[in-house]
Amino acid sequence: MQSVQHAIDVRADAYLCLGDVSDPDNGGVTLQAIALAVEVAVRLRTRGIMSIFVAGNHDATEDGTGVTVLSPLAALGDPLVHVAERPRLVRVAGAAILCLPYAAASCPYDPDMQARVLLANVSAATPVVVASHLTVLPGVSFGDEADMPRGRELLFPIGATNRAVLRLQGHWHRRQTVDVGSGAPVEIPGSLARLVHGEESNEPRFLDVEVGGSATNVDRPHDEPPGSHDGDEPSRPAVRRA
Ligand SMILES: [Mn+2]
Repeated sequence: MQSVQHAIDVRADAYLCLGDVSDPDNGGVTLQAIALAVEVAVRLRTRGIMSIFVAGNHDATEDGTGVTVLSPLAALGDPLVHVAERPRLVRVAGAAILCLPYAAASCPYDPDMQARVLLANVSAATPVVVASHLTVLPGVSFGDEADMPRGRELLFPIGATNRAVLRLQGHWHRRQTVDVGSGAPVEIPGSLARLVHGEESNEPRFLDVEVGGSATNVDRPHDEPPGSHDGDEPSRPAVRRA
């Protein structure tokens, strides 16, 4: 909730959750995670802040339904609460957020093609932010997410998202900036919590980013004090437009 309070304090335009809220098959723990996600979305929307949740590989079911742990949020039908279980574009404060979620085997998509299709109708003057939870990115440094594999390999579309002023990617637990050779580097906020003992050196954080025109500042990572977390929480950059 520290990230939520920060988004409220700085009057963010949008709050992004980059996925992996919970595995769907953990009984009460899954339901607790869903309740927390609903609480986050409702708290933000009462302050007029849009929330965008991108499904991760841990959120997806593989029973052929296409349902994810985030589906209850989508059912709110709230114009300030957006859930990406399929690739989609969300517009906020003059920017376009290209959401590229993980997709279950029963409802696959081509990230490269969908990125190109969705961005084809975005004017050149509109800043594009990518919010992704794909599972393959050349050059990334692995953390303990490697100990909890789930799902398929889906390649982050570098070429198709080159026009983006900011590329955000969930999934990996360690905060890092990955230079991908062209365009904006891929910013990985890392996880909000230490999820296993092996992550004791991992500093949980979220990002506060300002997006303005062609200039993007990724600034002020906010470390959360150790021991203040409980449960499996996702990476959530708060996005502000300058
Ligand atoms: Mn993941």
